[in-house]
Amino acid sequence: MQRVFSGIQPTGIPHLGNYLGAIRNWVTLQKDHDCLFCLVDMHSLTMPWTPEALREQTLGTTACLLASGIDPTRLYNQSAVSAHARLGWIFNCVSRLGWLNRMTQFKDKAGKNRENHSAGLYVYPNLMAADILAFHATRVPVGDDQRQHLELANDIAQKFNHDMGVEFFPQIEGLIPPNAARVMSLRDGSKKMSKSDPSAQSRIVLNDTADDIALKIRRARTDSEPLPSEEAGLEGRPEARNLITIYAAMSDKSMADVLSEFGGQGFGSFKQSLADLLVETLAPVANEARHLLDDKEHLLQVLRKGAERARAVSDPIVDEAERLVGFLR
Ligand code: AQP
Repeated sequence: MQRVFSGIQPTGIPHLGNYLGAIRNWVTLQKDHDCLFCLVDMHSLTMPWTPEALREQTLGTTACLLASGIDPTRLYNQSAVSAHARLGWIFNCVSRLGWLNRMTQFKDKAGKNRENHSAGLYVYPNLMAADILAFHATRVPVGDDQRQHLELANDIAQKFNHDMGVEFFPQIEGLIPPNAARVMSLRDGSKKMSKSDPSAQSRIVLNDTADDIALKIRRARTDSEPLPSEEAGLEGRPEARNLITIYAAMSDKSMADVLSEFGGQGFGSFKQSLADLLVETLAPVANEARHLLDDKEHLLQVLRKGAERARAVSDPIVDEAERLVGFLR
């Protein structure tokens, strides 16, 4: 059975992009794969944080993932499993500065003020490679934004194997969904939907109420043209494309089918149908997540048990990686 690893940063409440780009696929994959799903709290320190918010968001994200249907036995938080940090350090010493300099996510997140960002943000992709390879996972379901980091992880695995003269780390394959691999902001169709966007109106989150969802969709930015009947008509209309993409992904229909249904209409009735569709799927998730958050001790227990299982898989692999690089025990 193929081993699957994927993670999510507890930097806020998961949003529709996380749901369609990652979580929904995790729920499907866990049926016939050996899956590990991780709240990557160590990655969350790469941008400014407060301890109180991190604790709260880690539990909040756990509740959302469980409410979305993730199997509790497969879920844990990264910092509770030392294999991540141990292998992350080795990979810091395998990865090359030239490789990291090419990472577009660092450039996007650091922006113009890069001198002021943490070293952690820069080496984030090395830790992500360690997250996956500490389990010898070969399949990684992620959104499109992580494609470059997966390529880097394969470069690191290959260099480690070459330098140590072994075939130890496997090559990994990204499982990037064909639909909605990149959900865009509701306020700006050229920016991806993100937990760290200062505007709460830019994203639908997994604890929004039905009213919140309807309001955010009603307020979503659009243009003044009616919807086209064919995909070519979405050219140069990123906001319209984004809403159609979301509708298609949520309804498991093709873009062409959605456009043939709504083409020629204004945004008003389409937005109503989209809001209904989102509420139908996401409002029950939000209700269940709220319910789960009433028992924080239970959520902590889930993470502790998941970490135990994750340690049992990753410790022998990282022990062997350490032996290969020459560490004595
Ligand atoms: N907009 C998106 N569309 C599709 N997939 C997305 N993912 C994130 N945003 C979108 C996928 O969700 C998984 C978890 O992402 P993450 O939380 O670890 O980190 P991120 O990609 O940095 O997400 P955010 O929301 O932008 O977080 P912040 O603002 O904290 O940096 C990944 O598989 C990702 O591809």
